[in-house]
Amino acid sequence: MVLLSIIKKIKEREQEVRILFLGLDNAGKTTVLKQLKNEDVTSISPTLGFTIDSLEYRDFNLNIWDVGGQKSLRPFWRNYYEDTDGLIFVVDSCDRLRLADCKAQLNEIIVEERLLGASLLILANKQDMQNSLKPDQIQEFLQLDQIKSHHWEIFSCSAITGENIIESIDWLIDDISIMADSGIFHDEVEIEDFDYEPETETFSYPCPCGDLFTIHKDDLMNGESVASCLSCTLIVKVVYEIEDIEKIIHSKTKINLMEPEKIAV
Ligand SMILES: Nc1nc2c(ncn2[C@@H]2O[C@H](COP(=O)(O)OP(=O)(O)OP(=O)(O)O)[C@@H](O)[C@H]2O)c(=O)[nH]1
Ligand SMILES: [Mg+2]
Repeated sequence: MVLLSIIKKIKEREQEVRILFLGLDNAGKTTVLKQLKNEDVTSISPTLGFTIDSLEYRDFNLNIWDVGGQKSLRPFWRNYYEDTDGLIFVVDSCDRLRLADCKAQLNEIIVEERLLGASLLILANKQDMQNSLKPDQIQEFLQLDQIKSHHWEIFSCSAITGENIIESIDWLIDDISIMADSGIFHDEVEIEDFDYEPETETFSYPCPCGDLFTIHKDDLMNGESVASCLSCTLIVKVVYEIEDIEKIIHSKTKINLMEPEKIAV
């Protein structure tokens, strides 16, 4: 926690914000970036690797990483996750055939531990095209409502006309600021410190808001390590080893079963 607060202070002083663009090839990532920089958007080539841009925006210095989305490049996305404050996931709203691909990529990204504190902006791009899916359709298809690990928002936009680009980036910057100011970035809690409820197979830990952080046993078994509060937006990282889960469940269940006996004595 000490380290986190030092990092927070340094960041506040410098107002440095690191933003990462991800999404399938042809989604419009580079075009969004060009539009943001007020540059020509008519002659853009696929990104064959990555580019880094620095942009003064409001009171912030945005370091923007634009990474190519072609299939062969996606395994390298993970090289850019470190220290990301804001993740912009761009979707081609006309590309119905690859929406499932989009969903799979997004689902892989949001469980990445190094991205857990990042605000997530989803752009339903290419809204200037008549056949584009609307943001609520994309939201439903991508099952965005199930994302509990990140603050997220979806915006419709067109990188060609510029519609909603500034508004969406403003949301992202505001959300990043709120996260930094409130310090709601997750704490780390050992699994042993959680309670276990055998009936629901759920681990729980008290949240400062008065409710509980919870995580289901199956999620832990699948490698998920974020326990979300049932009432507020706080999250904690659960520190554990998968191979210890059954042992811990066993010991906690045993303790629960022993409690009445103790009282009887
Ligand atoms: N009609 C329309 N076309 C767009 C829009 N945004 C991007 N495009 C077009 O989509 C194509 C791909 O845009 P890019 O910005 O290169 O896409 P990218 O996501 O950076 O692609 P990679 O670098 O390969 O990952 C280009 O031909 C753009 O002109 C938009 O909002 N509307
Ligand atoms: Mg590009």
